[in-house]
Amino acid sequence: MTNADIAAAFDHIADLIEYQGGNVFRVRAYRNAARTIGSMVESLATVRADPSRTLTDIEGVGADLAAKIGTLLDTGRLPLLDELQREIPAVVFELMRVPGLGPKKVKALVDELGIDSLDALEQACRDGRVQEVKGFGAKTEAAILENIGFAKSPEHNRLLWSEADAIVQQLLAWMRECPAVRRAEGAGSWRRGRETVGDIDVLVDGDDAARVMDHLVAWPECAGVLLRGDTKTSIRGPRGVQVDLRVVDEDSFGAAWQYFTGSKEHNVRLRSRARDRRLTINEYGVFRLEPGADADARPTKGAAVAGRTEEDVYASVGLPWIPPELREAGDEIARAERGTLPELVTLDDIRGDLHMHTTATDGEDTLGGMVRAAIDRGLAYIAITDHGQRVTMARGLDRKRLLKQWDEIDRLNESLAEDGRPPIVVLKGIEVDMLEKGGLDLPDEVLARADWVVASLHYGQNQPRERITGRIIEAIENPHVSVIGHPTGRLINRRPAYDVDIEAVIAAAARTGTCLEINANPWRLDLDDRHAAAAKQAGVKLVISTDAHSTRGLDVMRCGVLQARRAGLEAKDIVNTHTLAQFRKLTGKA
Ligand code: DGT
Ligand code: CA
Ligand code: CA
Ligand code: ZN
Repeated sequence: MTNADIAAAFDHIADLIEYQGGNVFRVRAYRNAARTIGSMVESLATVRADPSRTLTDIEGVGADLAAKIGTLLDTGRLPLLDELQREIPAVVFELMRVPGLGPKKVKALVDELGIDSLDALEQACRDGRVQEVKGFGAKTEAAILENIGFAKSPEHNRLLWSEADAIVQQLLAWMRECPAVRRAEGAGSWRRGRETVGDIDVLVDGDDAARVMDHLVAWPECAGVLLRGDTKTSIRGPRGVQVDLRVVDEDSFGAAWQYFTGSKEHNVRLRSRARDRRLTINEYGVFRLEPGADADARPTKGAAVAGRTEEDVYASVGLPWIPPELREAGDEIARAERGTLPELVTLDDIRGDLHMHTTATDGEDTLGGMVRAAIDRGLAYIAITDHGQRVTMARGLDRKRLLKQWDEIDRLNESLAEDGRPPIVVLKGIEVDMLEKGGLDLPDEVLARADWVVASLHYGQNQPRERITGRIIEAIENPHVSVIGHPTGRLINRRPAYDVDIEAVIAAAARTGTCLEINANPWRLDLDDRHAAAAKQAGVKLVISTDAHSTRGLDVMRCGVLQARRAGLEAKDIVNTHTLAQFRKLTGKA
């Protein structure tokens, strides 16, 4: 079981206890643990195996949860979860996948209307029966109807990239332990850094394919074999994901890696380019087409002109190697041809992180803890951006508490600078909320004293397009606002974006020099790649931020960087790749 599996199991338990109307503190304990575990980089199995540590060192994990983690790691099951699942009708799980339908609402629907499937719920919405249930209204009913479509779509039933990545890393480590494996690499949408991944594709270079397949099937995470062939085996992995593993020859490894990385559209274009040169590309290599030969016939192995490396494959059709994140058949082949591929931003380029929370609002770690964690990660500057007062659920900061936090930051910076050059500079920030009626939740006179102001829209997300767009543009035009946080509000697989004219937002940001955020949280990745590319095109400065709510939350930066790479962004396009001095000049802030 991966951390993601265990986090999902705990989240699930929290939902089920909530559905049964159980103790809220118990629900919260499971949710907190799920959040912590879900963002841990190190595997729980590793922590448990280390004799010098215990699972209870993990924040939010007490003796009881540590024992449950142990049971999950040992058996892949949990009696409590099995029991809850037996007690609760299966339809509950299906209904809870509809964005906006939490355990309590689902319970009302099941109890009051006897809903027993998504289809039945859809029909009940159409009949106007849902709005009659206590706690629901016509608006909620309409929203549910819209969101059923969202929940039903296969597009929203894929793993997040970060979840897939945890599985890929674990699998590659396992496969590399096999003596018959010379090399193992991930391919497919995982390698292209898509925000979600359908199935996992892995490639192995080895002579003894049967031994490689035996090793795969013996993977402790293998939950079943779907297909076993001579060169390809498909298994069911953690979280029910399908894993396709192929064994290829050393001489074909580059060709196969290229082929199975995709995307399909990219490969189609590459093949047509090859045909123009009397070549044919397949997963075995690049081959010369003999005069009069059928382009679809598989040429003999001896005739390969390339195949060992991806670089060779691209070179054979007159192109430089193209980074996987760009292989979506946009303009990457034309740019490769012209020699104008972007030099994509990397995690190493990132110097600052400009969106994070502390225990002052809904973060799990203190100001001091976040700063230490940021120093450990080699950051040169960070902005502390706790919530403004509108976010009452998170005990948002009013003017008085905010000014007090800023005093604390001043003192912290002084003490960091005591022995000469400080290891990090902490900027005084705030995440203000765009109010439903317009305006922000803290006065300009306070914002004027901030180093960095993130403005986000958390409430009134169901307002019509003009209202939402108007609120965001108003914030953009406020001279104290530095950046718009998670500009579309979407949560991958959970909630569609609010209705916003993103082009108008981009144009306003370009006009005013306000930055737009690429929120690196793997559920958000907001702006997405297309919008981020459009923003760059329009001359908007972009910021990649973690929106960390714990020290471990700082580690999602790589997900944001990946999204930026898919958008074709270079270090110079990202404000927080610059040194603090450059950043100050660029933003006219801080
Ligand atoms: P996914 O799994 O839905 O997230 O997306 P991919 O891109 O990983 O797609 P997948 O797993 O079906 O195939 C991996 C790559 O292998 C794909 O991007 C291109 C290549 N590939 C697979 N099947 C075919 C095919 O029938 N024709 C072509 N041209 N390429 C294929
Ligand atoms: Ca795939
Ligand atoms: Ca596949
Ligand atoms: Zn935030």
